[in-house]
Amino acid sequence: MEWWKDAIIYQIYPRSFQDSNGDGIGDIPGIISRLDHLQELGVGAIWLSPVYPSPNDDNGYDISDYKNINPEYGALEDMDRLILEAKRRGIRILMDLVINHTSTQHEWFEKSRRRIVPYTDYYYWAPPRPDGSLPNNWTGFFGENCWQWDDVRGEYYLHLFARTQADLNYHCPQVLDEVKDILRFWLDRGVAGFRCDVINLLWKDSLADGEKRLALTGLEHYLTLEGTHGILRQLREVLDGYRAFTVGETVFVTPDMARDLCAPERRELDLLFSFEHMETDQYFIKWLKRDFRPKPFFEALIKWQQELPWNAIYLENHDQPRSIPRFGCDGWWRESGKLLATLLLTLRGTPFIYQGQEIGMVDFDFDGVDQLNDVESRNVNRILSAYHVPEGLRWRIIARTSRDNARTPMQWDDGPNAGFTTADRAWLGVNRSYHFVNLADQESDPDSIWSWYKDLAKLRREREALRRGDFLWLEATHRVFVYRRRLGAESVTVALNFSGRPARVGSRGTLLRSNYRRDGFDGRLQPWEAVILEDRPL
Ligand code: ISL
Ligand code: CA
Repeated sequence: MEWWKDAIIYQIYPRSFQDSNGDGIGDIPGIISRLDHLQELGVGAIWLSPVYPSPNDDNGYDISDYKNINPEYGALEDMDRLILEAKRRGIRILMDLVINHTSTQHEWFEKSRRRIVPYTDYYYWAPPRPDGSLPNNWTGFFGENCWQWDDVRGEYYLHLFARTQADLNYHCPQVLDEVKDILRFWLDRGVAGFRCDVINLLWKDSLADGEKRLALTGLEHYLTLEGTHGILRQLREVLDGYRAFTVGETVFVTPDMARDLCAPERRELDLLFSFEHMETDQYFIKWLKRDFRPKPFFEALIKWQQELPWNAIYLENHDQPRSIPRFGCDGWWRESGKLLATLLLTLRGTPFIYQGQEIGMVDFDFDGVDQLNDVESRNVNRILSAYHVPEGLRWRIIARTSRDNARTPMQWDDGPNAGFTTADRAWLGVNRSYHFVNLADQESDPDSIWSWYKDLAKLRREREALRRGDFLWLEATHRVFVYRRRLGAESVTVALNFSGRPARVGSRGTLLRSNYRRDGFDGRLQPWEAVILEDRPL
C-alpha cells in the first residue's frame, strides 16, 4: 500500500519555521518543538527543505556537504532526534535532494577546479570559444547567463542557477556513485524518502548552442532527456532497498514527460510537481505577472487531473508567492483562504501544505529591495537596474514575484517576532500581519482557517472518495469550479466560487461542509464560498 497516496505532506522551510536558541534563524530543535502542531493538523510526512551545510547563497539549495547538518540548524544528532520524534507521531521525514548542482564551496568543486583526480570532471568545465566568447549561448534560471570563469582552473563552469551553484556532470560515472552514497547515508538514518530538486534537468546531452528563446536558451539540451531517465532508474535501485518514496520537482514538465517519469513500471519517480497551474497568471516568464483569471487555472488543474493517474497537489511552496493574495482575495481573507484549502484537500492526489498556509499567511510587507534576501530577486533587481528600469516599477515587479514572499518567519502568536524567535530581529523580516494572522489566535477559534484545515484533513481521512476517488469536472467557468470525487457508492461534489459575487451552480446534494454558516444547499454560492456535498443516490 502506498502510504503517500493517503497522506498529507507538509513542507518546512527550516530557516523560517521556529528558532530555538535566539539567533534569529530557524533550526531543527525548533522544528521538534512544533511537531505537535503538525500532528494535530494530520500530516503524514514532512518535506524538509535543505538542512545541509551551505554558504546559503540560495538558502541551502547550494550544498557544501551532503552528509552533515548546517551548524545553524543543529547537528546530526538533532536530525536523528527529529526523525525519531516525528516517527513517534506517525510522521515521516523527506529530505530535499539537490543533486543538479553543488555549492562552489563543496570539496568536490575545490578539487575539480584544481584538476585533482577523480574530481576533474565532476562539473561541466569548458574553455572560451576561439573568439573569446562564452562556451555557449545558454541562459540560466535566475536571469544571469550560466557560465562563470574560474581563475584557478582557467576555464568556465556551467551553472543553470546561481553563480555559486555549479552543475554536476553526470557523464562522469563517479558522480552518480557519490549520489547513491548520499541516499544510503540518509536512508540508513531513517528518512522515508526525498523531494528531488529540479530532477528533470540532470542530464545535459551536449553543450552545443541552444535555439534562441525568450528565457532559458539551451533548454532542449537538458530538459527531461533519456539520460535523466537512466539516472533515475539507477537511483531507484538504491531507493527500492529501503522502500523509499520520491517526489520530483520537474520544471516545464508536460503530461507526456510526467507519465514517463512516474509510471510505476518504469521505476523512476513516485510522484512529481508540475507547474502549469502555477503559471496561468504569468506572461512568458515568471517575472511578468498578469492578473489571475480563474478559468485558465481551473483548466490547467483539470488537464493534469485527467492526464495523470495521480498528482502532487500544491498551491504554495518556498519559490512562490502566497496563495491567498494570488488566487484568492485579501478582502475575503478568511473565506478565500478556506476555499483554497478546500481545493487543495479535495483534488485527486497527494496534497502539499506549505508552512504558514494553514493559517492563511500572506505575502511579505517589505518596503524595498534592501529588505530582500532571495538571490533570484536580487539578480532580477540588478538586471532591471542595468536596463534603467525606474525603482518604483522595479519594486512592483519584484514584490509580486519574489520568493521571499513565502519565506518570512512562521507566525505562531502575537508576541514579539510572532513567536518565531527571541532575538531582536529574525533573519528575514517578520510580516507585521502577525498581529491578526497567527496560530495562537486561530487555535482558539473554531471558525479559523487553521480549524478549517484540520477539519478537512479529518474529512479526508473519513471519506475514502476524497482520497482515492476518481475525478470528474462538472463546471469550470470564469469563476466557478465544480467537480465530483467518486469511489464505488461514495460520491462527493465540491463547488467553489472564485469571486466576490454570489454565483449559482447546478449541483445539489446533502451539505457536508461550507465555509459559511448554512443549513442546506440550493445551488447558490456566497462570495468565495466553498461547499462540499454528499451526492444523493439517483
Ligand atoms: O523559482 C522558480 C519558480 O518560481 C523556479 O524557477 C525555480 O528556480 C525552479 O523551480 C527550481 O527550484 C528549485 O531549485 C532551485 C532553488 O533555488 C529553488 O528554491 C528550488 O525549489 C535551485 O536549487
Ligand atoms: Ca536558531
